[in-house]
Amino acid sequence: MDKLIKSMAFFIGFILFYALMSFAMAGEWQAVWNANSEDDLAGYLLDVTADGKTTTYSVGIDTSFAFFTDGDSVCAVVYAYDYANNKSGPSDVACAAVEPETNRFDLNGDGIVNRQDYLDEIRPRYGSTPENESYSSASDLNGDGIINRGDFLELRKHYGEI
Ligand SMILES: [Ca+2]
Ligand SMILES: [Ca+2]
Repeated sequence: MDKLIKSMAFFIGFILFYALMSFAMAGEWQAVWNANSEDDLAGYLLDVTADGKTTTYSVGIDTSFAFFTDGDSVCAVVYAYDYANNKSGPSDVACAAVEPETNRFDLNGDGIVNRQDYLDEIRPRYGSTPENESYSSASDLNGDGIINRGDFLELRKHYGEI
């Protein structure tokens, strides 16, 4: 019994430090963690929480694991286990968020910069300044404090961008 407790404590110490990183593209994430150096290490379990759903992955003895999720944030906890199936305590929880790439010229957020952005977000605000309710700093593309033709011209340079 003493031996088992000591073994588990050891596991915890070795897996406390790890980091979660993201690859920016396409919802692919990679969790990485420090290796456990015990002789009887049999593998790691990774609990991944994304979109409010937790999935447990058995990742073998690798110290990284890549997975896909559509969620915009993800958290992970890693455990180690030995050949006697003793599971360690959890590591710290590591979380990361996807910073979506947004084009600031896509004013209406439909994924493309085109005339519709002008019609939806600039024309209705034409002539407005920060004192007006219709003013929006996002639509003041050239930042001169008034929404007018200058912002339209700025927008037009970016037509076709996504
Ligand atoms: Ca748009
Ligand atoms: Ca302006």
